[in-house]
Amino acid sequence: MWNRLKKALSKTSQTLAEKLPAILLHKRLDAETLANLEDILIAADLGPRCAEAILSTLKKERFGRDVSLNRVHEALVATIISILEPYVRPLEGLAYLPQDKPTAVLLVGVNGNGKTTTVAKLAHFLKNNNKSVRLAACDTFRAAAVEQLCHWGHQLGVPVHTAPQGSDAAALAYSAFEATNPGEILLIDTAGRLHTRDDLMAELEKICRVLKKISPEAPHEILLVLDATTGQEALTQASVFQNRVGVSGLVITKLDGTAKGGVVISLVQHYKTPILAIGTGETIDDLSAFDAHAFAGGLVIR
Ligand SMILES: Nc1nc2c(ncn2[C@@H]2O[C@H](COP(=O)(O)OP(=O)(O)O)[C@@H](O)[C@H]2O)c(=O)[nH]1
Ligand SMILES: [Mg+2]
Repeated sequence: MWNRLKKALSKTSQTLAEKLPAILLHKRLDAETLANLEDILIAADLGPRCAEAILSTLKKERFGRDVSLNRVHEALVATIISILEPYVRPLEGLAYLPQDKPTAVLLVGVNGNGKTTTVAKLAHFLKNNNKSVRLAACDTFRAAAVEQLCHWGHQLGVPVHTAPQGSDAAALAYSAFEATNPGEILLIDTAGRLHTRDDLMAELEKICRVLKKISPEAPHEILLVLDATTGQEALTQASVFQNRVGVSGLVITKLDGTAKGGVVISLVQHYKTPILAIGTGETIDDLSAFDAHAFAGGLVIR
């Protein structure tokens, strides 16, 4: 897993690794070096607050004195870990949801972010942890979305609840949850709603309302799937979903395809929402539990 994460973060870490040595040519930690360092950290989407924390650590310690690349690396890793650690939520926790009642996990997010793929990855993960899983294809907007989920369900040997294209997504979620047995987890895929479309957001709220008719605590989790390649746009999306439906955890996908891996840090700092997992590729195995030490180590290679 460690190697996979390192590989997935390599586009971001390479950018940092290539640029950092150049700014330390003077060796001395002066204002110009600090400003250049800040630019690099911002360009990697680490966010202004994280950049500031790193700069202030270094400044306090070494301003006007020599600083080694190694020390910059250490400050980076330590600051990133301290920011992320409070927001790590063990993915394994999902497998310990109540045994005596059915559980509903709703996946939300903008079209193309990786919801359907993440549903499949989570189903695979839960099955491997001896959980019984079923899926609800509540992206009733597009026939292809239902087919995509059925394909995964078939491959995983997991039942998939479907309804004809254009049907009421909330009604499907309701009937799928009604069929969910105690101890079983229902993963609900939803349509890719543009966070700017009010009617689609209202539909998500309706899904939550009807689930509550079966169990007042449902949905037990609302996982927001965000695409790391969108960088700062992911922050905007997080804010809209947080305000409209509430989010209990984040899954950040496509960390393998981006030099914007630092966005994970900005997200955590802004929304203080725990990260459950990260997507590192397109197969069902490409889901990693989120680990602050592994992430910081993968981002800052020496
Ligand atoms: N490289 C990479 N591709 C991913 C990842 N997660 C999803 N994808 C791809 O992103 C595209 C959109 O995914 P999909 O699950 O259909 O998104 P949805 O519209 O939110 O349901 C598909 O081509 C997926 O294979 C990931 O972690 N890494
Ligand atoms: Mg989908």
